[in-house]
Amino acid sequence: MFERLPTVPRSQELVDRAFRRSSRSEKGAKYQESMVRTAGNMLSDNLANLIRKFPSIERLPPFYRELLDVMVGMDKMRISLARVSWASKQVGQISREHLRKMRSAEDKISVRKKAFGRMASVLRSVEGDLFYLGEARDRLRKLPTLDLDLPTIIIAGYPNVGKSSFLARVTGARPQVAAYPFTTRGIIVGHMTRGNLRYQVLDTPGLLDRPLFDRNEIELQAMAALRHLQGVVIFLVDPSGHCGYPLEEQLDLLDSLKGWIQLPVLDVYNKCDITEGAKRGLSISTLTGEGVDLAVEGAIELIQSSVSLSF
Ligand SMILES: Nc1nc2c(ncn2[C@@H]2O[C@H](COP(=O)(O)OP(=O)(O)OP(=O)(O)O)[C@@H](O)[C@H]2O)c(=O)[nH]1
Ligand SMILES: [Mg+2]
Repeated sequence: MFERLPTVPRSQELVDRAFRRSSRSEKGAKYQESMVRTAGNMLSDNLANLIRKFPSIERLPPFYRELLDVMVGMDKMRISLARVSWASKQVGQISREHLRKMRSAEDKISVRKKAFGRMASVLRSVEGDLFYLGEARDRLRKLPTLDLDLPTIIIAGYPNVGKSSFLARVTGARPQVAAYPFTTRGIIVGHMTRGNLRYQVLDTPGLLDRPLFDRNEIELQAMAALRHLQGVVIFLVDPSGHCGYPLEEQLDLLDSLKGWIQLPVLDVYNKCDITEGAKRGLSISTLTGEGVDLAVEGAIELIQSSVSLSF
């Protein structure tokens, strides 16, 4: 989705390039005019092209719009794009204004210098915006590209319960697995085929049971997937205590999720290899593989029944 975002040059880089190019204009009576025209065109085109390559925020699918907001701030992006667009027009205007003045001026060199000074100052005034757009581009490019039409299984749950281990078991994806919470810091996508059908499986960052406004950026990415994507949710619970969070808190989160998301939810209890006492519900171990296929089949059945319900 954001793969084709362009690299964003710095203000100074743009100015240096444009002024250098302008000095290569054909020498002659109109040399100063060509310099202004070349530099003006180059700067305003570069800025306009840059904005054109950023996706229109309004036209993004809601899932990506929310991710963009969480990762880089939607308003900030709108403002920076608007300011760069202003700079592009402003440079064009400075160029036209000084070309007009130059026609009657004796000292054309000083008019050209004034034009260059003003162009450089416009570019300086959007230095922060170009810097922000560059950083935003680097962050957004790392987001996965999802197929919003493929049947999707979203793995959600508390941190450290084995979500990434589940993804690694059922798909070819190799997410980082570690014995501490918040190992997964963004959405990771894997694929699997069952029967003739291809499914998309998403590993999401861990969620804690807390109010929305307390949630960190990592959790908010998982919320965006749960809020906007179609499919089913496997809510993974770790009843063994190994993950570091009490079972009650995990079940509270499960309850509240069921209250507000539209998607069918399958609760699955992981780490059955180390869970003492009676097992609960659908028990699996992503470590030994026990029960994992059953969980996948359960999720697929839920997808199929929710699809037939919607017809
Ligand atoms: N004994 C046992 N350990 C497991 C099982 N599944 C996962 N683990 C361990 O639990 C820890 C967390 O696993 P992850 O797959 O990284 O958990 P996660 O839910 O993706 O964690 P976050 O990305 O931090 O939210 C790792 O040390 C895994 O080896 C299991 O079935 N049995
Ligand atoms: Mg993980």
